[in-house]
Amino acid sequence: MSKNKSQKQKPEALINNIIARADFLLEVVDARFVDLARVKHVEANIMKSGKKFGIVVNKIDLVDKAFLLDIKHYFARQRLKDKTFAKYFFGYAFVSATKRINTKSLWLLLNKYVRQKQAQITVGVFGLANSGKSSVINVLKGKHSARTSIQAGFTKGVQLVRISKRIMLVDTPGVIENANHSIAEQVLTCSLNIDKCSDAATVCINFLQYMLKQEKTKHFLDAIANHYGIAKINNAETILKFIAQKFRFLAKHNQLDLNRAAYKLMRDWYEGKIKFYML
Ligand SMILES: Nc1nc2c(ncn2[C@@H]2O[C@H](COP(=O)(O)OP(=O)(O)OP(=O)(O)O)[C@@H](O)[C@H]2O)c(=O)[nH]1
Ligand SMILES: [Mg+2]
Repeated sequence: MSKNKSQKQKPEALINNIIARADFLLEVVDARFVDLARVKHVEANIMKSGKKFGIVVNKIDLVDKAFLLDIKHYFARQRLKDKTFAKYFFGYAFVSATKRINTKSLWLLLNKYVRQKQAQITVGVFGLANSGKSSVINVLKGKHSARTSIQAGFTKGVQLVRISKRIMLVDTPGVIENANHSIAEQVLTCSLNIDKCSDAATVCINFLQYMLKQEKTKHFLDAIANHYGIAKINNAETILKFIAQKFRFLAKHNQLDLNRAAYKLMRDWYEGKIKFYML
């Protein structure tokens, strides 16, 4: 699969091509929102093809240790309630790729699979933009061979990386989308490219309203109040105003620059500075 050829393919065709070529698939998800981060239609295609996949729960440095147990229970529940999932889900590894925490578990997962096979295997790595695919591959490779970036969708072409005599990895571009995700969910999963966002305030207000609406996401507001040292407010626009005031973000005629506040809030969330996680 040449780089140019793969660049012309549509995301759906590209991931299906990778599923067809790979012997085993690794899905990289952010530990802060594992269930929302899973690209379930791709998982379904993998299972349909009769192949197995593992899940790399990445960025564990951004959650409390006790929360990892909740994630373990979540996977156990999934296995119990979904027989197909139980059949094709090979296992998980909890890691922080950039902080190099628990990276041994990644090797354990891959080697467990390799041990069951005789020949060389190709492992397809996929996941939402910004989940840390390239960082995970760098860990496995042991040096910076796959480029990483905070910008969602940074890895453009398909990259092949050999990580051992018997394992070849395929890094996919960050173009996989969860078709069911709203704009707010794309911000929540850090997969929307906010650098290309022309109206950051509108997008962020939409995101904050979504977070305010649900019981399990509501305490994101506490995390924001804590992080910025502002009062806890249940109004999206007022939150942005408070942040703009706090950082003296001013636009023309001394108006508060809500776009800049929105961009800062989203960037801080993407970078893991705002402490919040959910299942
Ligand atoms: N805190 C933390 N940040 C991480 C970790 N792994 C990756 N990141 C950060 O997440 C951002 C995205 O990482 P990448 O490895 O480029 O993610 P990707 O999935 O390859 O992204 P695309 O190629 O855009 O799809 C970067 O800013 C990384 O530094 C981690 O374990 N902990
Ligand atoms: Mg990448």
